[in-house]
Amino acid sequence: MSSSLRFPKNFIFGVATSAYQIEGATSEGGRTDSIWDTFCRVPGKTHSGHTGDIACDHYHRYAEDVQTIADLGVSSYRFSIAWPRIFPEKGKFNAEGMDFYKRLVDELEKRQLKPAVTMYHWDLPEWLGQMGGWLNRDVSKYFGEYAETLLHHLGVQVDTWITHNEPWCASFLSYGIGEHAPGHTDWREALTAAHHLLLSHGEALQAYRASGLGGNIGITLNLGAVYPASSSPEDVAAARTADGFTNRWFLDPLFRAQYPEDMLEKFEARVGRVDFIRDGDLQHISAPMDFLGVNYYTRSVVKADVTSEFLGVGYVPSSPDSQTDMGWEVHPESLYRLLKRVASEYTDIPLYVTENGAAYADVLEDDGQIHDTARIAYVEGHLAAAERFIEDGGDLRGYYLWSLMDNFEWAYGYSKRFGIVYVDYDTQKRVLKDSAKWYRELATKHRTQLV
Ligand code: IFM
Repeated sequence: MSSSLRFPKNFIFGVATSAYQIEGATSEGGRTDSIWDTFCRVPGKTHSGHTGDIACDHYHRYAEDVQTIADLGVSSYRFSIAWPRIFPEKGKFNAEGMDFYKRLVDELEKRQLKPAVTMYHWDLPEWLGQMGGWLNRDVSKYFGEYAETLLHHLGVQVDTWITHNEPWCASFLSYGIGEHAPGHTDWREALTAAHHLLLSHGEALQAYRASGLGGNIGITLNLGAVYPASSSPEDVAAARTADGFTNRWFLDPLFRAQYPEDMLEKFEARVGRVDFIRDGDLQHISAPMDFLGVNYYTRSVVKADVTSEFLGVGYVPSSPDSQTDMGWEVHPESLYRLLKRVASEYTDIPLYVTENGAAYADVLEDDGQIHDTARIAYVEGHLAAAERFIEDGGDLRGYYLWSLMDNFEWAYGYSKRFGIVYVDYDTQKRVLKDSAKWYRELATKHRTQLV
């Protein structure tokens, strides 16, 4: 069970979650609907009509959950704040909502657990959804005010802030592909939303610098490693395009103050002039950050496919033998390559793996245990890739396992289990899976030996 992995002294082992996926209590404490509450009520949008109404009931069980995190021996917990708890209506601050997060942060502090807080993990207040959501440029201003409020109330206790989680999902998957709330299928909208999300990141960054707080602020991107299926010029070009809309569309504005030319051309040919990008926006978006969060799960292999609506990119399915329960190929080597690429092509600021983990169809055995050996192998393989990146001189400061516990996996509802802690949704009982015990051993060894 033990592992030979070794990380630098200050390396952070953590676990991650997000508000809508675990909290439940969607109409308690003054919270109003988010766009995800609305989306879940639309028949057919989530697996078996699952919603986040109860989720893991973390809103009521947060103290027990923080104890579980402490018992895992990790040093940090990444969670997100539900915007509609803080601003349930336009212009109305909800002290009760903020109080929940203060209590959570206090619990973490008592146990010497470092909070890493994501400001936005997709649960946009429905009242902003009604105003057009991320298609409305003003939403980035509202986000700036929301960020300012969070910093005012929690900024002293929290020194690691993540403005957005995976803006690709909040734009392309939500407004272009339609799999996530609000479920639109319009590529012009996807690009507009992506731009406004980035703009709002700039607003939050500005609020952070103006606050005079001395911690760290960054953004988390879901980046992928893209490989051409063959060396044919067509497949190589398809891989470049896929890399363009997955990775470069976000990395380039953040680190180079420009959108990639080749992608601009392709997108404009499809959706018309991207006139929602205004003068000065890119300077705002590219203001220096303190770190970059990288979420990595899988790689993609692509080929040219003229019939594909993804700008002619066809995705080649991987072998079922090497897939997780999401159908995602397990490919740790790509994490190493991805980190190397970000560091060599984009930035020398510190990196964090802010999410990595795997869904498997876990079974609670008769002995009351969950023997999730595949998940242990997944995590160990990816940590080995992270270790190699550091040994090569890479500045990777931490690894957050997704996820602390099984939770609401968006359109897949509760049908996919990513947790290292099993959740029995009938009783809300939490059971440590074998992977949790393995991670506990690793994190504890790391903390006590500090090598
Ligand atoms: O559950 C999600 C999370 O909310 C964002 N990153 C990917 C995870 C697994 O799909």
